[in-house]
Amino acid sequence: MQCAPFRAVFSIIDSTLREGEQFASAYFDTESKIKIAKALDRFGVDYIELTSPVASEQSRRDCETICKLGLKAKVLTHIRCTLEDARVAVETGVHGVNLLIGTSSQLMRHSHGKDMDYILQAVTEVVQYVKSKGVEVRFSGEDSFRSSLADLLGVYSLADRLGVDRVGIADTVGCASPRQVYRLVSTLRGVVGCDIEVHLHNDTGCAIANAYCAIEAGATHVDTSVLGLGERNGITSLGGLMARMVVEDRASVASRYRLHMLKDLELLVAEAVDVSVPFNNPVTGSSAFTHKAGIHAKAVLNNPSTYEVLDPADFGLTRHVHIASRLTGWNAIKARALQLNVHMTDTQYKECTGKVKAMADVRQLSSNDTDDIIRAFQHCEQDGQSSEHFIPAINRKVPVS
Ligand code: HCA
Ligand code: CU
Repeated sequence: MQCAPFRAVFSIIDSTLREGEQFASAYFDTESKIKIAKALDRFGVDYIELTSPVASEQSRRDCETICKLGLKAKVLTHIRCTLEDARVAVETGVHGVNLLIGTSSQLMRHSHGKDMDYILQAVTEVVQYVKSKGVEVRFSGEDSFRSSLADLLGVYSLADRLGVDRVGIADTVGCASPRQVYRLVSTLRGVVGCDIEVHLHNDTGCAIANAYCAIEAGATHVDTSVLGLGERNGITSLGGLMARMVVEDRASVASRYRLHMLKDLELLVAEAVDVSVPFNNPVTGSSAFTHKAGIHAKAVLNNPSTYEVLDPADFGLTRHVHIASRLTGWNAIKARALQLNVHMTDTQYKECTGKVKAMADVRQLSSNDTDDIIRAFQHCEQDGQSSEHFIPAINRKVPVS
């Protein structure tokens, strides 16, 4: 069945410098915040969200500094829905503020202790204040998926009537399934006229799928962070969202975002928070474009689209055909042999493949081992030695790569 693509119309609010700062090992000094903000801007994210200026004196100064960088991306800060926070936020020079207050019974009872009437009053006052300062404003109900739907729709339609630029749905605890996200965004789409932002945690591994379903249902803005960094195990990752949306609408996504920069951006942030890029990360994981089984390798060598839904070249990356294993096939061995300038008959390539497989049954091979076997096999053939007496050149110790 062919998937029907849709036009991917969405904006990215990257929250590496807000949600990402809540990641366990994150510590961003001013210099690294500036570097990351500039890199995100060059990548092309539409918004950069910063930690609340009320969090600390340095957070406030950093917010001002980043606002003055003259980035193309709009700079937002994320604050509690109070006049005190809003006053400090608008003074920093941000383009917009993202307001938040818990709307689930858990958070109303155990976090801020306020009821719905208080929330409606706070939203009215704070939205009116921020708008009077000519600053963009979004209102979000924290823990939206565990909030009463009636409460949620009530507060969002109030915010819409007050003229917010966006309302936000937050899956704060990462409990939502793609279908629930689709349903809530569709319902909200029918209730408010303003834009809809989504913020989706990854506790059950659904953050990218949830973002995708939100866009399908009419969400206009998606919160991301580089590598998905955030509280606990984080939110929708920028790279994962890019991968998903490139599959849907390559032309539009590749024209809006500098996909070639993704790897360097991830390395920059990974280093800043002292983690490595996961081996199975979308796009940039070490094996994301590695093909191993003989059947896969053969087809990919004929036409990469057989087993690749993303083109590594779109991200400035290259594919790798892994030949050093018992799963390899003779087409892959032949392709590698030709790269090594080893020319033989197809029968010989097939025999040589048999040698590689036999050796891979004995121990794990490296690419160098396999190259050695191919070369040694050719010499053996040239010298007219029977392959019965073939002794692979890998008896010496070679590090397994
Ligand atoms: C937080 C809460 C938040 C806010 C999301 C939003 C969440 O950690 O401060 O404002 O949309 O996950 O609910 O990140
Ligand atoms: Cu969050």
